[in-house]
Amino acid sequence: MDDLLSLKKAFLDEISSVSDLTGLQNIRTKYSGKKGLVTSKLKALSSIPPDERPLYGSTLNEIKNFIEETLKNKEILLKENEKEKRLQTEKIDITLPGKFTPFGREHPINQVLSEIKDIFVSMGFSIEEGPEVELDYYNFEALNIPRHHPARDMQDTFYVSDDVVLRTHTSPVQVRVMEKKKPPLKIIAPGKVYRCDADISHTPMFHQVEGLMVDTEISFSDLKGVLELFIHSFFGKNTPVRFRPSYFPFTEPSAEVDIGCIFCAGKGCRVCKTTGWLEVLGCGMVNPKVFEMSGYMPDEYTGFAFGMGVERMTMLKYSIDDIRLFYENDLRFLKQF
Ligand code: 2U9
Repeated sequence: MDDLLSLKKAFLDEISSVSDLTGLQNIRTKYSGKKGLVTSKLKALSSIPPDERPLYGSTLNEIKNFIEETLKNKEILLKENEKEKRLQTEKIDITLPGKFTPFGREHPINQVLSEIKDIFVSMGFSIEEGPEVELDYYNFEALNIPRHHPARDMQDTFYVSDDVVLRTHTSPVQVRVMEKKKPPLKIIAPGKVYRCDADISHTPMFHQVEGLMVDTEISFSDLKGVLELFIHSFFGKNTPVRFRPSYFPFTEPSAEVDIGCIFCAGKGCRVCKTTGWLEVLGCGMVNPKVFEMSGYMPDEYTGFAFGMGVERMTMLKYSIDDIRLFYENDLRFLKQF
């Protein structure tokens, strides 16, 4: 029995001085492990004289339970202590600045696109959209651009197949609307268009806003009124405007609209090629042939149409001299808008 009491005493000495979980694990192995002191005493029980064995056995069992219980309690205590120590040393420094998430913003082209749309919506135009991959028929044929017209040149048009193209303008959107709706019509068609061209003032993809107004008595005066109001809203009310005769297959008569050069105030410079004027958009009265093809009676209806490039409008508004800047994703450029 003495050996059991000294075993318990030795265990109590060791457990009272242990201060970490590794030390505790060593004690557990030493006493309760497979080859531990308690286990070997249990195995040696048969060598105890039979008359002493019941008392010896029950005392050993009590000691075994006591050791296991004490080990469990000590483990809880040590874990608590270690957690407490970690909490003391791992304090969060709330005075450190937080992680900075930069704010994005709308691309300048989309900002200007929204501004243009808002001006026309305020004049009662509604917005129409259509496919960017378009039938040759809607992109060219229905707009009085015949097979061998230079505008259909392989150099300008991205062909998907013989009769499918990437739209070169948003005019096909208006043709599709005319097929579905009867006049009066007052619509704009904003969106991406594609032309096989790339230099300081051309990118293979750019944005257009085109417009169409059709009714029984639409005149060139309506065209001038709407476009002058648009230009004065967009560039400022003192901007000089002039209409200059031009040619488009889908309008007759046709005109180009110039504003007084914003770089030299009309005096003449490198940008306006000394003319004092900058071209901003094209327009005209809808060609009766276009009406006919979409099923509108040409002697019943008249209308005007116009088109502008959004990149060009943005470049003029913000004095940007290279269109490629819009598509290089350089934040130093984009941040300025
Ligand atoms: C229909 C009938 C007529 C749309 C028009 C222009 C004039 C024009 C250019 C401006 C610069 C294209 O981006 S740009 O290169 N556009 O000059 N567009 S009239 O005429 C239409 C459209 C639809 C049914």
